[in-house]
Amino acid sequence: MKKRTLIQAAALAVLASTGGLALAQTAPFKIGLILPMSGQQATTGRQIEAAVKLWMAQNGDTVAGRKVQVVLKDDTSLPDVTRRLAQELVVNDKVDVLAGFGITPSAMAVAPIATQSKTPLVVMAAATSSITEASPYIVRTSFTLPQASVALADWAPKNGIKKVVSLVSDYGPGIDAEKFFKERLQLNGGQVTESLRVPLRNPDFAPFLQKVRDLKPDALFVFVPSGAGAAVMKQFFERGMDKAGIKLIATGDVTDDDQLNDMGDNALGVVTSHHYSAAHPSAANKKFVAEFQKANKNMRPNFMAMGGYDGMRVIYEALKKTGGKAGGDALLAGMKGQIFESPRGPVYIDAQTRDIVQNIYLRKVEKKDGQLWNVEFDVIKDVKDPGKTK
Ligand code: VNL
Repeated sequence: MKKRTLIQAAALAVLASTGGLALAQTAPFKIGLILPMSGQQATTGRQIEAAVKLWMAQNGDTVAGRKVQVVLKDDTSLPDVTRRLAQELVVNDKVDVLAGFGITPSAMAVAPIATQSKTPLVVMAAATSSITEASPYIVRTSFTLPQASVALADWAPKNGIKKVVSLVSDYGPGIDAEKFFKERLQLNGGQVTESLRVPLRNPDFAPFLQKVRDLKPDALFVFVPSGAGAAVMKQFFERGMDKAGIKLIATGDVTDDDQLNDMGDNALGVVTSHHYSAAHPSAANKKFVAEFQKANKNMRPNFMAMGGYDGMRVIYEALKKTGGKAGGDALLAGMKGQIFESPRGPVYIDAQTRDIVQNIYLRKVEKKDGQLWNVEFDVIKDVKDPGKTK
């Protein structure tokens, strides 16, 4: 009894003499991961969670002497819930980083918390241009809709598509897609003759598609968020839009790798633009896809998984740079300006905007070995977000 007390006293003395530094260094480094694990955007949560786990399985759970701990919370993609969870994670769990964010309203809801608490916030999914301007602590590893849309508006008129109707989900990323596609198409001598917006929650595409049929454009340009693409595709082809001479073009959110294989042969030939395809033919991507599928009952990674995977890399590398010390400003500085070879291709985190600069690929749905893939056929290199005002 007496002996034990002495040892405890000695241990306490050591701790006191190191000024608590040893304690701080060995306390876990906490990542508060907020994702939609249920509800309409659940596939996004499932993909990102799987990618975060894969990153940690491949790279270990200790960085610069710190044990990394992920605290996962389900915000059901409701921004009020996201805000409450972020508050709890910062105040109670004392997380060092906030990460995830399936949709734009969730990321926006948490931006003031990141600013006030000086907590770096890594957006792994949401893709409205202005998100990174909502807090100086936000860093993004997904993409922006202006990045994807401008590339498609450059491709279309060179390929016989001049008159276009757009159909987008009626919120941040959809409005970005609509605006940037339209302006760029006009610049290229084409025209968006009608801009249609469909509600984000429980969308019914039927009345909109009927309208498009009547308008008879060369093509319909679509953005809907990950998870909603299969429903649009199904109705587009069921209504015989293609037979009426209307092509479908879209951002890659629509031919989402999470759903593509179930879309059927109708999807063959659909051209999209995006930053990631599971078919990207690099060694790094082949390894990523194979190991992701192996760990997840053959589930194919989509662009959301890619954002989660690279988001983890950005956090790990920042922690390495600070030598294991947390502290929002040091970590944030370690995130800015990172350059690396991602499975999607070469990327960097622009130190000024904290947004990702990356290649945008033009892809066509093709069948290979009995499966549907977004096969890349052209690339626009090092695309900065065209939506940034500064
Ligand atoms: C957003 C953008 C969400 C693109 C998405 O899927 C997407 C967003 C959930 O910013 O809300 O594919």
